[in-house]
Parts: sequence; C-alpha cells; structure tokens
Amino acid sequence: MKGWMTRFKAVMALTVMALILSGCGEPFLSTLQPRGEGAAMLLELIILSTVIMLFVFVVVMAIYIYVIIKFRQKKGQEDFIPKQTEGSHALETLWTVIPIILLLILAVPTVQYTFAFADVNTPEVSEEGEELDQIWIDVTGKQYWWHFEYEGLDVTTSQEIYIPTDRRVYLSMISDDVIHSFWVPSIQGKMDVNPTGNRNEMWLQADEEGVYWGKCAELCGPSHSLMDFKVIAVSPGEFEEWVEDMQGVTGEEEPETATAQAGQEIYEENCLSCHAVGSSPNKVGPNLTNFADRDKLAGVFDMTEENLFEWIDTKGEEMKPGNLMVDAPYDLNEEEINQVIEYLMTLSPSDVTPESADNGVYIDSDLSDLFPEEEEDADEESEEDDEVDEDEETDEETDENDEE
Ligand code: HEC
Ligand SMILES: [Cu+2]
Repeated sequence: MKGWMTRFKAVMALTVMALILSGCGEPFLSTLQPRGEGAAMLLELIILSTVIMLFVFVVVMAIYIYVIIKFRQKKGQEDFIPKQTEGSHALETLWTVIPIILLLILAVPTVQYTFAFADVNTPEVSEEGEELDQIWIDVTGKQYWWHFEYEGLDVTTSQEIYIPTDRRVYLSMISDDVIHSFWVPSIQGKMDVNPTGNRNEMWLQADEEGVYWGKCAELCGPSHSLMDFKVIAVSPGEFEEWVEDMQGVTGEEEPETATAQAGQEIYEENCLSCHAVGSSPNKVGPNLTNFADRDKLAGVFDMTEENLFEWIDTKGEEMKPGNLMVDAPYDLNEEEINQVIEYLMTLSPSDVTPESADNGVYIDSDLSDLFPEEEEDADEESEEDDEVDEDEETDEETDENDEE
C-alpha cells in the first residue's frame, strides 16, 4: 500500500514537473529554439557539452556492466583473489588524459565564444557591404523594471526595446539598485547588471522579426520573477519609423477628448514626478512615452482595463510586491483613475508595436480588452492586423462616447 502511494506521488511530481518544464519550450522564451546568433552559439555549446557528458556516461556504464558480469564471483571461487592493478601507470595515465582531452574539446569553443560575446567593436556591415551605424542602448536595471535610452537618438523607453533585424544592437548596462541579470533566452545569453558603476556590455541580434521575452535572471527582491521585459525585433524600415515616432513625442501633446485632458492634468500633478513622457533622463518610474503601444503592463501583466485600474488604484502593491510605486503619495477616486487611464491610452505614438513584429510565435494579450463595450468575440477571433485597427477604432469611439 505504502509503495503504491510513493509511486503515485512520484508520478504526480513528474507530471507536474513536465508541465512546468513544457513552459520552457515556448519558442519566444527557449534557449533550445534560438532566434539569434548569440543563442545559436550557446545552443552549440549546450549540445557539445551534453554530447560529451553522454559519451562519458555511456562508456563508463558499458565498462561497469561488462565488469560486473565478466568478473562476477563464480561458484568455487570464494577464496580467489583477482589480479591487483592499483598504481598501474597505464591506467592512471589513461583516465587522466581522456578527461583532459574532453575538457579541451569543451574549452576551446567556450573560450572562443566568450570572446565573441564580449566583442562590441566589430563594425556593422549591411548585406550590400556598406557600414551601418552602431546602435547603442543604455540599459538600467531597476526593482522591478528596465529603463532603456537609445544613445544619440534621443529616445527613451522602458519595458520593451525595439531592435532592427539587420544588425547587432549593443547594450551598455548598469543597475540603479541591486544586481539584476538581463536575459533574453531565445536570442542571447545572460548578462549581470551591477550597481557599482562598472558597465557591462553585450550585443543582441535577432534573425527574424518577433517578440522575444526577457527575464531578470538574478534574484533581486520579492518581485524578481515579475521583472519581465521584451525585445521586439522589427524590420530596419519599421525600426526607423519607430525611432522617428518616438522622437516626435515631447510629452506636451494635448489629447483630443475632455476626459483624457482631465486625465493629463491629474497625471501631471500626481505622476510626472516619477514618470516621464518623451525622451527623459532616468526617473523613479518607467518612461511612458509609448505606454499604450505596449503589450504588457509593468512588463508582465496583460494590458486590460481591470489590471490597469488595479495597478493605479493600489499602486501595484499586491501585483508587484515591493515595487517602488507604493511610495507615490497620490489618492485618486474612481473617476480620476479612469480619466488617467484614458490619458495613458493616448500614449501611442507609433504604428510599430509588438503586433507589427509578431511572427505568429508570440501572440498574447489584446489591447481591445481595455474597452469592453465592443463585442469581444469579433476581436479575439480576428487576425493580428485587424486587431490593431479595431483597437484604434474602439479608442476613438470611446473618446466620442465620453464627450457626449
Ligand atoms: C513614487 C514614484 C511614482 C509615482 C508618483 C507614480 N508612479 Fe507609477 N510607477 C512607479 C514605479 C517605480 C513603477 C514600476 C513598478 C515596477 O514595475 O516595479 C511604476 C509603474 C507604473 C505603471 C506601469 C508602467 C509600465 O511600464 O507598464 C503605470 C501604468 C503607472 N506606474 C502609472 C502611474 C500613474 C497613473 C501615476 C499617477 C497617478 C503614477 N504611476 C505615479 C513609480 C511611481
Ligand atoms: Cu531583477
């Protein structure tokens, strides 16, 4: 009876583990399905080390089983002492040299790739052979979100970085508080960000357009596991368009509807001290220039009206425990929060959004959730492109309704 229970528990544990691990197979979040040069190199190393380990395992097991069978004590041999081989020079040399050779096979590409990952000085050349500008992004890790500034481009954003697919993009990385680690499994390995003033540098390169999920890979506080971000790889043309759209935002734009205008005033009074719109230096809270173009709230929650309301109402206290917005002194009523939401939803400077990059691998939340009076079925069933259009229409319709 007891044995049966133990076995049952073991099977259950394995099932649960398989379910959890199957989450790691998401193509936009998997080291095993690389979508960039860096991740492809890492996968080579993973395969190489796994093959070497399997080889050692198989050889050792084969010898072991052979020896157990061959040299078993046979009947009538109870007093027989086999030939003693300790101190055999031949054997000692053999099992010292073989591991050294295996480690060398592993070490050569590992060291080579380590240098390749650290190389941030190779000029970027287009397919036609002309030299491309190096794009550098200043990355700052913060509890529990990421701040991004495009050097020389006058573009600031947070939670999501856009990169073009035609070149490597270089990151200069630091932390404002504790050590975090920047990890986009499907396109590159991890890099720690340190608070001590030394910047770590790395590059990102994506083979194809797509939304690639990033994780903080260093335990950094109670909401560490919620410190998600996205790398959005778009075509070079779309990237340029995005940069121009972002550069066009000053933060002083007046929204069209009265509700959103009221929301903007509330925002300027209560939120601007921590959140910027338009290019800005690093602030306490995320830059919101293209907030409404984002696919996730605070990097990780679905962009739904309920989530956004709860976030502003509770300052994210339960959603992201330990987050620094809880220090905000404001006290808004329901109407004011809705006005702010309406304003935040106008922060949509670009047609280049996660949807534009979606290659069918990563399709997730849907901004039209924010406006539930529209039939949801139609939205959910339709294609990605349609969804974007519908969101815009819904946006306008809601604005009109509010004005009446
Ligand atoms: C004390 C500074 C502070 C104030 C004031 C503040 N926030 Fe925040 N806010 C933060 C921080 C810090 C975060 C990031 C939390 C996290 O993800 O860990 C944040 C996150 C957010 C997010 C999610 C952003 C994203 O990138 O998805 C929204 C939306 C937001 N705040 C709205 C507001 C609004 C609206 C107000 C004013 C009513 C406001 N905040 C006032 C600090 C502040
Ligand atoms: Cu972190």
